[in-house]
Amino acid sequence: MEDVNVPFVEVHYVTIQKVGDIPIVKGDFKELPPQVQKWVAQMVQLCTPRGVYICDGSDEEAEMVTQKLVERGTLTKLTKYENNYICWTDPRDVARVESKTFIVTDDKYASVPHSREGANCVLGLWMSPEEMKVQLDDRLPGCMSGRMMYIIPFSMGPIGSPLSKIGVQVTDSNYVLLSMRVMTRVSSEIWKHLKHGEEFVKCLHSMGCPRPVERLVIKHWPCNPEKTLIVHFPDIRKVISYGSGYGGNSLLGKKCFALRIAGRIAYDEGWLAEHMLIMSITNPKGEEKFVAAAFPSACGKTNLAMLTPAIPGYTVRVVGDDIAWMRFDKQTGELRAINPEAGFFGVAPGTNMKTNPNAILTCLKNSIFTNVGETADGGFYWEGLEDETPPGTEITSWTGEKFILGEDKTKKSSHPNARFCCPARQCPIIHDRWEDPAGVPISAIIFGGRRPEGVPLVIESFDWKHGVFLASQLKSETTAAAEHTGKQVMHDPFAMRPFVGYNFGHYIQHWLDFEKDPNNKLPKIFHVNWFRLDENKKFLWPGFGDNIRVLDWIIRRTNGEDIAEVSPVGLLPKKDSINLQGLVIDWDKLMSIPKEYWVNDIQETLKWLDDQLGDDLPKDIRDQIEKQKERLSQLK
Ligand code: GTP
Ligand code: SPV
Ligand code: MN
Repeated sequence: MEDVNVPFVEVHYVTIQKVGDIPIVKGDFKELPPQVQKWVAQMVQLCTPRGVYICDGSDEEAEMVTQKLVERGTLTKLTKYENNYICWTDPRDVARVESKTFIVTDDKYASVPHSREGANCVLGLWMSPEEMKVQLDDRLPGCMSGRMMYIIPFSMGPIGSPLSKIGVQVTDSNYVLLSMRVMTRVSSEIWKHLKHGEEFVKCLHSMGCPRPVERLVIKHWPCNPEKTLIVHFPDIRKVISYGSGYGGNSLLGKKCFALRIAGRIAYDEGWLAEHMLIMSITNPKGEEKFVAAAFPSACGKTNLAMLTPAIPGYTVRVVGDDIAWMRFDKQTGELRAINPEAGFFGVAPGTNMKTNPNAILTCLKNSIFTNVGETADGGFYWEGLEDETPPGTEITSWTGEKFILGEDKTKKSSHPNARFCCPARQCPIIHDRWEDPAGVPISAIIFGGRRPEGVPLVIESFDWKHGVFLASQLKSETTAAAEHTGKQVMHDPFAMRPFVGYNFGHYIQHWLDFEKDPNNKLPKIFHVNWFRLDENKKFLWPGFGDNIRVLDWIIRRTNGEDIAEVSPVGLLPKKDSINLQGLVIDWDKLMSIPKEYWVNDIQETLKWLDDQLGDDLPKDIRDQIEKQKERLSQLK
């Protein structure tokens, strides 16, 4: 057994545990499994906090931490609701920073593909262990001086489930602690499930703002934007995040662990960790099917996952809104999916009682709102809540500016990447099997993005290989979820461009390889686009609750209904096979496949994939591209 020296000293008749010289202010260090003790002791020595707080996940703990954050001014209670808080960040720390997110492996090409000479690889950033050591040595020693170090035991997936994975996050941010409690399962129970010597994912997070603070702290939100760095060590299942407190940069269970590290574990073990929602649709006959869907950040996963059907007779229930862990069942061959998260960290702007009532109803209590506006009567406000908020209401924007709703239309209340963070179990339509350790069986996999031009409402792949190709050529307009500016259409294969923790060529091949096991029941793969515009830049499709019409068609296709016809880009709905009752739709515009657009697109896609992946681009994808070119050449 690894022995860690935890000396005891008597202080005022109370026995205090210490790690080195640093006191444990709460919790029992001896309760931690030895492998955790060892790592925590190393982190304490490195980061030199003023104390160590071992979290147990209790409500009292949350109350204490919340109180502290309110006193400091980081959180403000939203008095209109039960246990809701609002937080405004330093305006330099508002989204994921992809340009500072790295994967570290000895072999560069374990992390990133062999891009062609001169091509700027956007499918992951790699740094060598030696170079990264220099960067971390410049940041980590003493990074928590004067601050408390919180030790957060958490489970991705239900605690104790064979599909779940355990992580321990060490952080000096109590905002992060509160958010992790919502987004993951935080409990001292975790320690009992970590067997002797068993692996856990090590997550170190620091705001990079030790005391005495030598930098200007804005909005009571300590951070260090110049030195922000988010680093993954997939070989040793470790994440180090420095300088940012926001979302995917700091809630390390989410993108860092559940996608980048878990993706690599999944590659090694033969399963999938994907940027996908999981939902079920029950049709008027009472038949239920589950689907998983991948759209890039801020492109509609949360909204689709909990949609309110616009046509009667359908029921939708949500299992997850952002991440799916999926594996083919060895016995039945079904693809089974679990949601490793416990909460929703959703885009606030645009969410309202019309577009997504279930999200609004989920966040009326026990939730944290970051970078939204606040109403004078202690409510939340963001762009999209005009109908729910009386004109004349005084709003304080996320930058602290006051304005009267309805008076000046140029005033913005919220950052476009403002988010609500709420417990999934509070969702009115949470599926009763959302925590089923066996997962739910997936009948269809849907990909999609924001495609203003050229791409029809829905396409079904011809077969598995063609489906993997559809996912590989996924593109979308950039959004405020990361640091990209403007609205350029970018490649985002599988909606995983920012989230893959290993060579993207190997990732695509991993998907292709599932076809090789005849036992696997491969779900049908689809591509959807809710965002096509007409010549006046108006959406051709109403979206939101009306997306049920497309889901219905997809489900009917999984049942083998003869409602699709062949086109050069895939199978399309036969005319009138999608229920459009009550809608005024320009079907021809919505479904057209402009030859010039697609011919250019396939050439551009081939060049991009070839530049980015080089010889790592799987041959099957090259073949698919050639076939697509051939089919397009026959298009009139
Ligand atoms: P992440 O949490 O960043 O991964 O985003 P997400 O994929 O869950 O996106 P979300 O559902 O939060 O939607 C992001 C934005 O897209 C919101 O402002 C929505 O209002 C808008 N949106 C979602 N679905 C639709 C749709 O069907 N049509 C249109 N026009 N907009 C939509
Ligand atoms: C995304 O960007 O895809 C998100 C938000 O879901 S974050 O948690 O910041 O990654
Ligand atoms: Mn996401």
